[in-house]
Amino acid sequence: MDINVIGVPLSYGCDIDGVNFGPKILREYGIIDIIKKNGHNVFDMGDIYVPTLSKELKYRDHPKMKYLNPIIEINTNLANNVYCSLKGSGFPFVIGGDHALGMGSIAGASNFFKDMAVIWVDAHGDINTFETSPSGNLHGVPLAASMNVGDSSVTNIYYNGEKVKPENVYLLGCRDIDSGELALANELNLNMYTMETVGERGLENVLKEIIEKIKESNVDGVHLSFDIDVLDSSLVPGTGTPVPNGFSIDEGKEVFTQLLSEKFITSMDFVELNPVIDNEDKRTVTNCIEILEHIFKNIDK
Ligand code: 6HN
Ligand code: MN
Ligand code: MN
Ligand code: MN
Repeated sequence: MDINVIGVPLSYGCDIDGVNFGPKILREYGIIDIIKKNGHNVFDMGDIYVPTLSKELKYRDHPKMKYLNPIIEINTNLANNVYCSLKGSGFPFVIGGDHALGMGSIAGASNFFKDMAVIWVDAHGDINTFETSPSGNLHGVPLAASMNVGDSSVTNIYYNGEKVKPENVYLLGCRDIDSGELALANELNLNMYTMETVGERGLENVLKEIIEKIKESNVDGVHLSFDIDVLDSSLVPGTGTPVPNGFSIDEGKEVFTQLLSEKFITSMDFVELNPVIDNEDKRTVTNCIEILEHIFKNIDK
């Protein structure tokens, strides 16, 4: 398998400086060698171009949602890179950057596959619309936009309309959902496995159910979007929106052990690492590297 590493040094979607250095710090900590060492071919495709924008441009394109047009443009470029990677029989591994990039990776992957599933591993739902967003931050909307819910500016990225059907969306590990997001999740009847559900039913059983449902669904591709804030806030101080009561490192690894053993994952995101706000002991990046080692040990060769 050719792993295509695509960096997206984006921070405009969360409006916190520093998350744009995610791709740089992951390369410094050896992500490319980790992939190689585990027996994969790896191509570092470099970073998608992200312009430097002054804060005055924040509300230029929309009164509420920040940096709208640049984020659309960056995602359009990302989408085409992900699409080309899949066309060339590669495995796109997108490193962020904030989670607004999910719109681009899903658009690119879904343009390649006939019918795709998305597994969204995150403390948050990221299914806000411009109306329900409490923050105006676009990293809170990518999954809704991908389901064709929300403003046409974000539902028409790369190509117009729905990228993934709601029935093929799986949320795992969420525990900080806004009221508008909850209403949408119920309305669309999303496959939502909150942290509470995981606590009640056990992670292994929940993963088994997700795997069963995906296998029954006849999708030809599966995109896994991993937001590091799904891990407990004590493990990831270097992320913009940490939330307590999250996964341990072992649980984070278990997610990949189970899902990757099925060999149906066809692309991935790894997002929201902010090295600038990490602890002095570099806890967040160290934990990320431990998870990444595990991913590439378990990913199909
Ligand atoms: N993420 N639901 C909050 C919002 O502002 O829409 C937080 C979103 C966090 C997004 O972590 O990728
Ligand atoms: Mn997220
Ligand atoms: Mn498609
Ligand atoms: Mn999150």
